[in-house]
Amino acid sequence: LLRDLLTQNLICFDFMMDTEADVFYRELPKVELHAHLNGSVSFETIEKLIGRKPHLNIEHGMTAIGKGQRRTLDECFQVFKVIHQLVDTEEDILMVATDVIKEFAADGVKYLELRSTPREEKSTGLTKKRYIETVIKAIQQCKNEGVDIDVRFLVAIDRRNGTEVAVETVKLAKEFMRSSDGLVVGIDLSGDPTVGHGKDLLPALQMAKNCGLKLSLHLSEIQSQLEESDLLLDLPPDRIGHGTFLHPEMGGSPSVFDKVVKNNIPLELCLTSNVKGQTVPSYSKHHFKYWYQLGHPSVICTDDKGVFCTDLSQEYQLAASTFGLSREAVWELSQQAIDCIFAPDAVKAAAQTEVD
Ligand code: 6MZ
Repeated sequence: LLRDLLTQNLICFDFMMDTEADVFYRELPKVELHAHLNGSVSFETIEKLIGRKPHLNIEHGMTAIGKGQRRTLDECFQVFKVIHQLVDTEEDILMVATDVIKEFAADGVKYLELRSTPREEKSTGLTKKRYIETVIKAIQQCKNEGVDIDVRFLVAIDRRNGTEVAVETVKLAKEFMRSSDGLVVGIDLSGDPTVGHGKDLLPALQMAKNCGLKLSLHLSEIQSQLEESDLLLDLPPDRIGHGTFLHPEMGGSPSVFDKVVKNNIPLELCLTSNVKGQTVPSYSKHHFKYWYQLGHPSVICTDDKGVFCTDLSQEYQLAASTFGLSREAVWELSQQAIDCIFAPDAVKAAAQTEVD
């Protein structure tokens, strides 16, 4: 079975001894700011979920994109649908969130902002409110167990669901921002970039901003979204997910580029996700290069560590080897990510002291 899984590239580690470089990247204190909960589910947790729901006939090949494999973005979104079938009860969410948090901690992540779209599942009685409560419960449980990581939560709006659901999501997030002891810090706008339009979501996003929720918006993940990005950049968002086509070298217009630079909006950059989802052709052509050269705040993230078979240490290592970053530069890059977190300044200061 193991050989089959390896030859099909379904498990993504090898059995070589850790090199000195692997240890450096794992021990580097890291900040993860762009991680979708259900995209971050590991091979081991998927195994447990499949065990809970054998009748679904879901196999590992349907939930992850292995080493060297590529998919269209559309195929990536099919993968999330399969995972959602496996994660449809409070018990599932609690297990998934707890496992994901512990895995990030084991990878040397000291501060994590998880994001997830609250789902209602009529068949299991799951409500959107219970969904958020359960993620918060997982965060608190990990804290009580002494897991060495500070975790915050962004409530996600799936762009395909339109205005009404977006407004409802912001209202829920607002409630939890007040009642969760600072754990809910913001809103994420994500989902299939080929579906829906940002202009329909603008009122909800404005409402979120007005009540003090931070905004991280997926912008220009595909080329045809420039006009939408131009509009949403006027909010302006507090961070940008991917922003693949915002830089002029990637086809971005002077207008969008100026708005990102003028407002100094940090970018959350996910190398493996973009290469495997084929929105960028190769690691060396990733837009990290342009923004990093410019000295613009650029945060290395995983996006969906389970689906894309990666972790944050690996993403830093890939950025360093692809773009020739020294160890000092890598250290500085991971430290600069602290400036971009959504938690209050006191948390930033504490995170700074931890890595100094
Ligand atoms: C846009 C993405 C994404 O919310 O169920 N998601 N949205 N672009 C991406 N790039 C590959 N990767 C993940 O996690 C899964 C959901 O996150 C969003 C999609 O809406 C996906 O359904 P949650 O925890």
